[in-house]
Amino acid sequence: NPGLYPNVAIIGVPMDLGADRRGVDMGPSAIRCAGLEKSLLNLGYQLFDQGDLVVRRHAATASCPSPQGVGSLKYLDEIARVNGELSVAVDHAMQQGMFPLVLGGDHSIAIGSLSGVRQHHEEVGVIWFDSHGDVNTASTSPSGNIHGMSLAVALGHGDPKLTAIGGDFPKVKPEHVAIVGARSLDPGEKAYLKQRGILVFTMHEIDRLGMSRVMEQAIEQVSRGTSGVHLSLDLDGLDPGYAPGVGTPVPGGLTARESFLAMEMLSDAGVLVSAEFVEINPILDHRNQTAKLAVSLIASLFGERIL
Ligand code: 6HN
Ligand code: MN
Ligand code: MN
Ligand code: MN
Repeated sequence: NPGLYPNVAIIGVPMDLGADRRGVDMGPSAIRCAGLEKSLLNLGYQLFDQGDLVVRRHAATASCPSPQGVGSLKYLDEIARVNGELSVAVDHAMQQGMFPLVLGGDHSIAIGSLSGVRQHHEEVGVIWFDSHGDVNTASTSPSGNIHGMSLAVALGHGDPKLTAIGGDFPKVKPEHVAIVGARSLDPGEKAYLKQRGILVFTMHEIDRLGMSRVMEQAIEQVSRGTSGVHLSLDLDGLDPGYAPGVGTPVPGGLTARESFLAMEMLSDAGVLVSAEFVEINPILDHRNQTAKLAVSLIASLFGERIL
């Protein structure tokens, strides 16, 4: 049963300039190799794989390990350029009535995804599934890595080269966001989130309430006053025991079962209009296990059930 959106556009973004460690640029290949196409075809979807966007690496950044970028916004220009293209690709997919499924790549690509979705939904809800908050700005970031800033950019805070992609206005409002799985927040991020009253379900709330109540509340929050919800799923939201192949693993994370439940509940809510799966690093993975897990999570999100 294809549900609300029978046609799915797959958009790969082999980006790793937003992170310090190389390897997440191979994420889109790893997810395809883990059987994404077959799994969605089995569920009755029509797939339109757009291939991968081109991420330019000059000789220096192509070496491995890659040299540290410089400044408080490393590789800003290329990240801005690619996100501009991603915004257009997501916009076009939605224009054609397709559900955009974006494969990362580091989490800086949420900037382009959300900008694209915003062209079709004036009020966008966001479930940010992540061990991190990704709400740093150049002044609070401990690393200068843009993948730790993408949610702040979508909320309208960051370098104009990023916040102006797809139009010079915030793409998302703070009251339409719910972060799920947080357990590693920088001091500036804590202040940012508190100041704006953003709903954050840290591991503490997940342990106390259980994933079922957490997702009920998260979905309720991001659906209220919005016309569609985007899922931005960073695989490091899961515990590294389940998802070892990620760029920045953080212990004490979500189990596979909690994560599947979250996907099923989101799918059942019928509010989803787009999704991205990011931060898979095949170099650190074991026999593509993290990409396979991503494909299973995607299948649950797209309606696969046990019975
Ligand atoms: N991610 N908060 C750290 C930073 O450098 O800003 C880590 C960010 C990780 C980002 O996993 O998408
Ligand atoms: Mn992230
Ligand atoms: Mn993360
Ligand atoms: Mn509202």
